[in-house]
Amino acid sequence: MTAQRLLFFAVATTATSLLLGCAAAPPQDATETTATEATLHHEVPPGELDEYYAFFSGGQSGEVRVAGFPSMRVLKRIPVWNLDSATGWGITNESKAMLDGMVTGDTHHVHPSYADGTYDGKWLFVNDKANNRLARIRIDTLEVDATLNIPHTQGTHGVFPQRAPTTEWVVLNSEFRSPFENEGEGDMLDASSYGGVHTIVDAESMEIAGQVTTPVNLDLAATDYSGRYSFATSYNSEGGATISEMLAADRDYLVVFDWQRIKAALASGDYRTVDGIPVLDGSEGTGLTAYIPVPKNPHGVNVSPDGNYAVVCGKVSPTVSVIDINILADVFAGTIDPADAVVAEPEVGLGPLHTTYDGRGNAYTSLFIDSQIVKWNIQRAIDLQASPQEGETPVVDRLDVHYQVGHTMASMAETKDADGRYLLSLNKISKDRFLNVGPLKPENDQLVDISGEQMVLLADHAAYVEPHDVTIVRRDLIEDKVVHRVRLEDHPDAVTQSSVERIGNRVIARMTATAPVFGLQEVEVNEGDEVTFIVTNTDEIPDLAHGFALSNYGIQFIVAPFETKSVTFIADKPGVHWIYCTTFCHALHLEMRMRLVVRAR
Ligand code: RUQ
Ligand code: CUA
Ligand code: CA
Repeated sequence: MTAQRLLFFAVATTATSLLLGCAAAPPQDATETTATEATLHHEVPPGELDEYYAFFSGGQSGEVRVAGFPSMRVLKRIPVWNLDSATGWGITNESKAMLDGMVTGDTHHVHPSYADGTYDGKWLFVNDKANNRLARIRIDTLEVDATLNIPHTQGTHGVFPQRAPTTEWVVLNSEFRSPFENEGEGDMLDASSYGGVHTIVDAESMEIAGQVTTPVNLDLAATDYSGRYSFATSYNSEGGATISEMLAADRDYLVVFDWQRIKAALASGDYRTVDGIPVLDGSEGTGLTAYIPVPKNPHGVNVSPDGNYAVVCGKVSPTVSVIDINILADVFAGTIDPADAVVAEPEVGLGPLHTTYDGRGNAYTSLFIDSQIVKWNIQRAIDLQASPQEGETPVVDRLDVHYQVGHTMASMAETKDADGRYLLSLNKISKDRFLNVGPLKPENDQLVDISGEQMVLLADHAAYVEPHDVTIVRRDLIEDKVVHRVRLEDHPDAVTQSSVERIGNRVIARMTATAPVFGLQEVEVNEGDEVTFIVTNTDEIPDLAHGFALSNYGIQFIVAPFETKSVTFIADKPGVHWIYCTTFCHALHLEMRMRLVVRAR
């Protein structure tokens, strides 16, 4: 280790070190372009389609973004935990039922569902770190169809679906150690009683199958390729509540969860039940978990596409740890020491956060502090660990990125079909790469060609805060699954005949929308009535949408072909209020409107 890196460690043990890493002036273009020629292109000519879908989490916006890749053209924003006045998410009754009253979220990680180690085109799963929730998105409509609150957890961060044989389970980690039953009792300032939770969700029913508790925190998540293990990094093995406490130990853990043993415990009733949820003790020695020591405050864990290795990034250690998944059975059997599952610990650079793969035996690790992607060979790292050679390194190439990279992801890299073509570097800071737009600058998602020996930077793409993570999925796995319209009967209250029904002071207006008319021309109610509009778009032409905006009431939404949406509100503003179609659906679109008449009491 160089003197400079030792100095970094000294700084790293103070509370401000990572922030200092952020604020320091970014290095000026050392290797802006390499001598190597790019063999891939990022432009997609007019009229042609992208080769991949990219599913980005939306960070603080609480949404999920769908882009064509490699063009990076944003095709759709899927509202998840946010209010979206275009689609009416957070406004309609259907979406309110998904949101549970909280229209804010912090989405970090989007992962599609799997069959046999590759994507099956059924669902996407995404977490809400701010409010401890999981959402499921149907790939056929690319809309949220189920959500779940995860009790007993905080900072619900890492999320990963089972990869084989199919996604029956999805796991989530709670990053913040906290009281399990957090009801304001006992000595709440005593952090020694807090813990982490590995939550197992049934993907089909979206119910919690069980929660495994740990004394340590659990950050990023991954599953293996055999359906036997899930993984969680832990940076707070100290059980600290302050930053200096969490940095006290030299090593923390990769926690491995043994699904065979967890299934056996669930089947035999070997658990306690809290709030209807089976809760299993995952402490060391219970047999359900293995605690593999890794250097200091690790962050990402990513499994290689051959299924053989879990790579853990050191964050405040300049190393990555390579864990051999095939010898974990021996760790659980107690025949080898957990530390011996680490078969290599190469030094790659400062601030390693996440790792991705090309399917040819190389790993690509993001270095937050060095602002680099480092390419290194996994087998070479293992060989050099076994027999070190002076001056030899597994590092194959380095690419400067601009700047402060968090996640990095290569095309199909989280599947057994990793194709080693493109890589994205999701950089938190874009200093001077784009026009200035005020104090909050865009992030910089940099597209890299990894098809050759050396990485080649292809393009910079501005991104709104803070995507964190992305999965890049071959188009053929998704495109055929996406429908042009839902079925009318998908909504139990679909309207084919418009009508107004009154029950006491409740009014239910059921209406069709067919270009260019709403099925009702006026609806009369009394001030204070509870009014529900149920609107079905009865146009079956693909992409012919109608909007519903009720003037002065803060209500609007779009209804896609054959879709039904409803809204309920109190008619508390007397007068004539126009309801108009908000999407330009017809030459007479402007005439597509009607009145809500509210008589003063
Ligand atoms: S975690 S980079 Cu969710 Cu790394 Cu953000
Ligand atoms: Cu319907 Cu405009
Ligand atoms: Ca620690």
